[in-house]
Amino acid sequence: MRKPMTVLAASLALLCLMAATALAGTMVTYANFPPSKTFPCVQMERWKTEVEKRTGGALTVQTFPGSTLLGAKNMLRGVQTGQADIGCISIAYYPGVFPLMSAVNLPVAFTSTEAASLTMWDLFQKYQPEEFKDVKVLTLFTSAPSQIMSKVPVKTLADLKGMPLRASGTILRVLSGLGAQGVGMPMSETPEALQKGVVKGLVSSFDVLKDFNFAESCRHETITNLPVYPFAVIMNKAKWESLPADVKEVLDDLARDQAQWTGKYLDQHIDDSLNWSKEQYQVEVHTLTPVEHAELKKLGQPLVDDWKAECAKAGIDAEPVLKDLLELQAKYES
Ligand code: 3IO
Repeated sequence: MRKPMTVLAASLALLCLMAATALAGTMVTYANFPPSKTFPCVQMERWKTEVEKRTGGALTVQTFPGSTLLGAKNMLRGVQTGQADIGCISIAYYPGVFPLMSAVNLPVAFTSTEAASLTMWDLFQKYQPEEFKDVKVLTLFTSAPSQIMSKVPVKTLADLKGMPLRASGTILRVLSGLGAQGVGMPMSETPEALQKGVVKGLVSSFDVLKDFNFAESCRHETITNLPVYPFAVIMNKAKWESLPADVKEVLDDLARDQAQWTGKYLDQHIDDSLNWSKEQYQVEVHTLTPVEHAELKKLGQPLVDDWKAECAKAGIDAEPVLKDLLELQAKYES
């Protein structure tokens, strides 16, 4: 007679404890647009693990990869309105919305993702841009330098004439300068566009060869070292303000470390992904001549002028931002 009662009492006590823990802690939702294997989601899971560890469970994070809570284009609005507490946005998908931080999408030829991500973080810290005033920025990072991945070989720039390629942001302008047909869409829509033949390839970083299995259809890779895509992880402002001070401190302390971790992870993963693609699908890597690289560089210059004009419209003095960007790049890439 006594045993079942003890079990019952113990179960009740355990239930109460669980309920108390849930009440004492805060749970937040974190939305992401690409599939779980991709680097924006890998960094999301790392952030969740670190946060839960560093807060001792006072903050728990429920992650939603693959556009299951918010998609690429409604991510910003969704976080602002609280449909998700946290969201990961690709800045290139929001033309004109983030004039200052779009500097990181300029053709300055980053060679390292770690350097690009740290540069982005430091620029943000220094300028505290207005464009993020409605949200709390939890971390920032970039993709790796962008390359062409295509179904047909791009051995010279002339091969690009008329070719429809998926891209976003500043790279679309470079493509049009090259006589290619840039097609703007989020990464999450690219698998279908490639499959349907709407595009013959894409311009992004090599991680996607493996993580989206694009190596299977895009057997030709051309090294162009075009701009990186900047990303921001943002939190609903009211939610941020509701957090206890010690939890806020943990998140603030983690921000730069997370940017660096993500950059390092991606730099490494780019190599893994390309090697995997060579073994799995015998993809071919094409390189351009120095003359062609000079032409790519020349095509980038009008983008800088466009960006300066965009900044001027938003009341931002672009010159010091660009100067700091180049100085930070030199510092982190040395
Ligand atoms: C990217 C975006 C989502 C998932 C993996 C990715 N690897 C590189 C990018 C950058 C990019 O092309 C974009 O659209 O943000």
